[in-house]
Amino acid sequence: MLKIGVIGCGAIGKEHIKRLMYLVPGAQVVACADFYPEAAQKTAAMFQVPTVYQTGEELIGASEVEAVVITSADDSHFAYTLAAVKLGKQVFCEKPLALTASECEEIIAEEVKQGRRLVQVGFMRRYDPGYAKMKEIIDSGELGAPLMIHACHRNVFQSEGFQTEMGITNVAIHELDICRWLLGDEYKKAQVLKVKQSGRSTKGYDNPQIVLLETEDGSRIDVELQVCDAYGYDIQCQVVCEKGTINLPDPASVIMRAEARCSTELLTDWAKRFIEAYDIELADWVNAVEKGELTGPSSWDGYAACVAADALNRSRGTETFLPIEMIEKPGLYQ
Ligand code: ISE
Repeated sequence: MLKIGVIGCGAIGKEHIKRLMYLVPGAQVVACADFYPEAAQKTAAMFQVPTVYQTGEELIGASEVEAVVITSADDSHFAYTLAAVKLGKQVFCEKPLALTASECEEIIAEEVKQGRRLVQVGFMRRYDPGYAKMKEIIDSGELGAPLMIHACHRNVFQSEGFQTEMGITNVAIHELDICRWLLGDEYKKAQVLKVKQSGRSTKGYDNPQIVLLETEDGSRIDVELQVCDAYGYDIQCQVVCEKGTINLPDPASVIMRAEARCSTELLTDWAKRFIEAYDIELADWVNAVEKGELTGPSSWDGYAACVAADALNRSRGTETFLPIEMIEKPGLYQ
């Protein structure tokens, strides 16, 4: 049994604790912590977690905690991940790995010093059966080379305190990871555009935005980003290859015919859209930790997404593509 401590008892934290307690084989949540200790107490009572720590740092240092899951606020991911890696503990950190590329570099440097992979980043879309099939088709070469990707990330709601930059670091970060994974390529340049703004969205941050990327190999990517006030939670992805196109399937939904209309319901909650991917992802992580061979998204992947996110946020308002420069890839991640 892998003894896990979870830091962050908000929405995704509770979901992951439930998964680890009742669904994932070989896992046991032995402790939890939250910025608000009462939230941790409540969550512990809900899922029979035996120990609550007052702080994330205490949980990381606790001797019974063999591996740490970080589901706290984005701006705390870096410090918690680094602290756990320094102790040689395995970490599963929700996306983003950190808020900036330079913070990711520090994590990478520490992991390289430890000499083995200790970090998996929560880029769960790689485990979604739809995206996995798209990758399989691209890699088979059956449709020739991929030329471009058209993607949409449409969401209905963001919590208080959301800002324009988080549209990239918190929301589009999924596309930043999945597109480079699908194409097996790194980014060369990036630009974000503030386009015509939605009259429904007057919360003080840009919505929508368009993310444009070019890869080393010359593939082009465009991502339409509606961080809130969209008609539903809708994730679209089309890869255009030389001989055909591949589309991400929509989640299964019943088709209703009534009153001379044919309709299907759309989801509004992101946690439900990729529920299967989250389940597979955590099961894969626990299994890999037990075997001592991590194969899921690494610190390098967390870094690559943050390098692109940094460039995108710097490009806002400049109307120019900014170059993306990465450090040399350490052997650990080859
Ligand atoms: C949210 O924070 C997430 O992590 C979801 O995966 C993303 O799709 C959503 O748009 C974000 O608000």
